[in-house]
Amino acid sequence: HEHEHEHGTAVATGRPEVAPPPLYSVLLLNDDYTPMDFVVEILVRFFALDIERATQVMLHVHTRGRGVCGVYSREVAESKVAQVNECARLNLHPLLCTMEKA
Ligand code: TYC
Repeated sequence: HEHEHEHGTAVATGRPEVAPPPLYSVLLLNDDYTPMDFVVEILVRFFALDIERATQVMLHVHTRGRGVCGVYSREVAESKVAQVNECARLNLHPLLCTMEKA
């Protein structure tokens, strides 16, 4: 549908239009048992947040039930989810990480 000028890219480049890849939000879910400092460590290690921003996200999840850690391509989001859930399991915490289309 290049002639429909959707997105503008095809018009700008003269190449056939390509849909932009969907983005995914990576989410942490609250639970009653995972220590707050462990959640902050997860956010610092896997989502490159400083301790202040990681603490804000952790407290948002704690009070609201879920929260966004970051927004990524499907492949990167799947990798973050797998790494977080493995780290939680290895440390015997029930913390759950998931993803949804942004
Ligand atoms: N609710 C947990 C507690 O009170 C803390 C917590 C925050 C757990 C965020 C999970 O994704 C989470 N220790």
